[in-house]
Amino acid sequence: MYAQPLRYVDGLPRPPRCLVMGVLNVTPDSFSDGGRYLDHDRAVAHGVQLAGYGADLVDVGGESTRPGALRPTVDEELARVVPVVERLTAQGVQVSVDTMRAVVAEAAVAAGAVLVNDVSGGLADADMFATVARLDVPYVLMHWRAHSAEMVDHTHYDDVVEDVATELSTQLAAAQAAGIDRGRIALDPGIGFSKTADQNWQVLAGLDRLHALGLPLLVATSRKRFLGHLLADDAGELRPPLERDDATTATTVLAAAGGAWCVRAHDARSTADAVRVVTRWAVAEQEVVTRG
Ligand code: PMM
Repeated sequence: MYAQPLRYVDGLPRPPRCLVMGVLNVTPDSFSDGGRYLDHDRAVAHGVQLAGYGADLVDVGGESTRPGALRPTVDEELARVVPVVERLTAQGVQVSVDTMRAVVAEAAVAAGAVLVNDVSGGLADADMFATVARLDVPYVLMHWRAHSAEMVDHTHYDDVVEDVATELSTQLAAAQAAGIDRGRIALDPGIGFSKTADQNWQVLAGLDRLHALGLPLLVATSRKRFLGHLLADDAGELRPPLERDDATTATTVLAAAGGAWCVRAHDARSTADAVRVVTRWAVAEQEVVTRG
């Protein structure tokens, strides 16, 4: 049925392979699945399907973060997220909450969410770190510079990989100072957030530098615009989001083989399959080494 119950090691869920986080956006306007799962019955059915396909966590979000998006009110976000988290949890699905707001994180955890995924890395809400520290749940801290409406104006870096590492380190120190246990934190370079297509590729190519920060890494490339650019047709027309899954799988393989702790994706089946291939390949490599 669903993926195995999560095994926790040192405060974070860690199966003996890269985790798969399935995307469930309960929003009218997300770039790929916006509007599809605003209806709660459809959202819950899709969440159950993602788990059935092998997502270890279903990531429920009520705010679109696509460039230019406007924010929902707190009440709108709560009304989108909390009932879906509650119903998925009741069905045995393990849920994370994708939110930048402390009150939404708190309500979602009360409804059963086991992890807080904060794309703002604590920058959007001054109460987030203290709330996560009190809730004592795993926390994904992502590299972020500005809300979606302005993020395209914040793409200046001297060296994108170094600057992302430095900015993540700053937020990590603040999170720990606010009482979040370091063992509960995973980092995320924020692919597509305040980054041009070229900068996203540089960050992916520089993941080793981010691994050197010493914490598990979440890598989320799924259907993002930089893949649309890569796969654009001869007229320069971007490949549409729903036709970017094969390229997403390729990035998943590379990220997982490079040691990512978790990959976040819309198509949970191809992603879970890709992770299994990477894991089996690594096991075979070990067998060859042991035999040799
Ligand atoms: N990207 C989106 C949403 N949530 N969470 C994490 N941790 N990392 C990401 O890169 C990320 C995220 C972008 O929107 P989507 O839900 O449509 O993929």
